[in-house]
Amino acid sequence: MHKYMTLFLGVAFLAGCCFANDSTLFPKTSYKTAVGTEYVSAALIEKTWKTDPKVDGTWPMPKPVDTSMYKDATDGVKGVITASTPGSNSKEEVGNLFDNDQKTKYCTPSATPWVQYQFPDGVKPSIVAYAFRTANDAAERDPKEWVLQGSDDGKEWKDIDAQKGIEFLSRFEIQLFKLKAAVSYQYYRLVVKANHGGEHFQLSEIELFVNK
Ligand SMILES: [Ca+2]
Ligand SMILES: [Ca+2]
Repeated sequence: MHKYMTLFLGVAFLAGCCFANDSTLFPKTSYKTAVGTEYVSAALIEKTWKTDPKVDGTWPMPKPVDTSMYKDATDGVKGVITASTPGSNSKEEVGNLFDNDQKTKYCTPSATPWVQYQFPDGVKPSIVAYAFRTANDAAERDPKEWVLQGSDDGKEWKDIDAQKGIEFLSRFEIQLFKLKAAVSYQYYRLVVKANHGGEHFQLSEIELFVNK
C-alpha cells in the first residue's frame, strides 16, 4: 500500500511539474488583453512559439499583458484623430489605431510620423499608462523611440513620457508603458523619433489608459 502511495505521489508531482512548465511556455488559459479576452489554442502557441520568424515569416505568439486594471479613455469617445502623414492606402488610415481591432492598422510611408488624439471639449482624462499593439507584419516598422506629449490647446505641448530602444518581439504584441504620475490633457500626441529601420511606420492599436 505504501509503495503505491509513493508511486501515486511521484506521478502527481511529475504531472504538476509538467503542467507548470507547459503553462509557462504555452499558456492555455484565456487572458485579458487591451482589446478584450483572447482565447489561444495551446497547439497554435506551441507551433508558432517554436518557429523562427526570421526563417519562414511566422511569429511567436505575443506574451500576455495584464491591462485589466485600466480603462481605455479613447473607447466610446468621439475624439478627433489626426496624423502627420496619411495612411499608405485608404484601408490603413490613422483611425485604425483606435478601433479596438488588431487586424486594422495605421501604416504610413514615414518612419517618424506623429499621431494625435483630441478629446472632445471639456474632456481631459487622467492618463496613468498607455499601450501600443504591433501590427501583422514588418517588424522594421515598429516604434523604437518616441515622445508622448500632452496639450490643452493643441499648440503648446509638454512631454509626458519618452522611450528609447524599445523592441517588440511579436506581431500583435501589446506593450504597456506606465507613467510616473497621472496627467490630464485634452490633446495627446505620439511623436515617433525612430522605428526599426523600415521606410514605413505602423501600429495596430494605441490605448490611453485611466484607472478603473
Ligand atoms: Ca481602444
Ligand atoms: Ca486597429
